[in-house]
Amino acid sequence: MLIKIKKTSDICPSEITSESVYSSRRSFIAGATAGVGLMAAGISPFSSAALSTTYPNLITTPYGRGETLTPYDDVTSYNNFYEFGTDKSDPKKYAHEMTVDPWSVSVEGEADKTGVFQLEDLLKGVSLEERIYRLRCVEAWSMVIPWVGLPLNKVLEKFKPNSKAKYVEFETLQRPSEMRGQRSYLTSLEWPYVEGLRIDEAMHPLTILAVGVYGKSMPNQNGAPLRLVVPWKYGFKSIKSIVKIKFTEKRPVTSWEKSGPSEYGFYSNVNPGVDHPRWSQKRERRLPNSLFSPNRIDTAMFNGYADEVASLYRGMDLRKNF
Ligand SMILES: Nc1nc2c(c(=O)[nH]1)N[C@H]1C(S)=C(S)[C@@H](COP(=O)(O)O)O[C@H]1N2
Ligand SMILES: [Mo]
Repeated sequence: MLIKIKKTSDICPSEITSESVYSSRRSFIAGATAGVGLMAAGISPFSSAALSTTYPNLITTPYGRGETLTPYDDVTSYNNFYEFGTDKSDPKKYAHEMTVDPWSVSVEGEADKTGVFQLEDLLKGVSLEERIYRLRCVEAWSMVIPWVGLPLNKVLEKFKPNSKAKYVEFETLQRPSEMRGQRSYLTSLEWPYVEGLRIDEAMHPLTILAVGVYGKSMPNQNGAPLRLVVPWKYGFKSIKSIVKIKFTEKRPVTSWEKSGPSEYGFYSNVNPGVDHPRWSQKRERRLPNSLFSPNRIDTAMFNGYADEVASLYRGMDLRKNF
């Protein structure tokens, strides 16, 4: 993605989290949970004590059958997670510094049921599935990843969104003491990282909340313990390490949109017909690849999920709504 180097004088005050905001966030997270309910397997797959937990009884789905999976080592060592640095190798090096247990999510806005929920409670009663999806980054590389997750709609429905809920906004953890990228002045992203979907996109059966990869708990660098995966959109929509879900009437302004409105739109549907202002989106580099085996393939409309999602955008000018 673009790395804009800022002069110190360019840093806006909103990029520097005040001590009070930071410490209230910490006590909110720390105070939110007490009794940890054990899952059916007798352990909590979301706890850091079970980092290599293998999820039992995953529901298999037909998605991605026949695709060659990107190896685990590539999935977990070539990452974008700017909270830990802008280099692809930074998240694996530094994301272990993030505490992911306990974890709670604040559900807010236009819904009948809102509040702060412990992760286990948020996911209670929903079966976990394996979903093999292509992930296409806006930077023109892609992977095939076997996620462990659950349809986002099954979680959102629990909160009974009302008729004003036109969008869903998501926020990533903001904890500079554990996220060194939030202490650095090298990116133009404001913290916390914010993303959003239209409510029908959020409710679409392809949209999942993921809690793992390769049948195991989510590595921190991939967005532990809970992240979004929206396979027909550029990767930056798939926000990691979520602490807030908010139903809104107004369209959220997302982090990348704020940072570069002419380059990163709200929709960000994968579209080989609409180039990024600075590079082509017609093709992509499928990982793993090398100099001698560049593995360049054509990019498909909606990342190959057009049959499922094209109807969401009927009548819209996708060049304007990029
Ligand atoms: N909070 C947060 N979420 C994020 C990002 C980020 O920097 N911060 N990067 C995004 C981008 S650009 C991509 S391509 C995917 C990468 O997910 P992966 O590292 O699990 O492959 O995460 C997305 N989610
Ligand atoms: Mo990305």
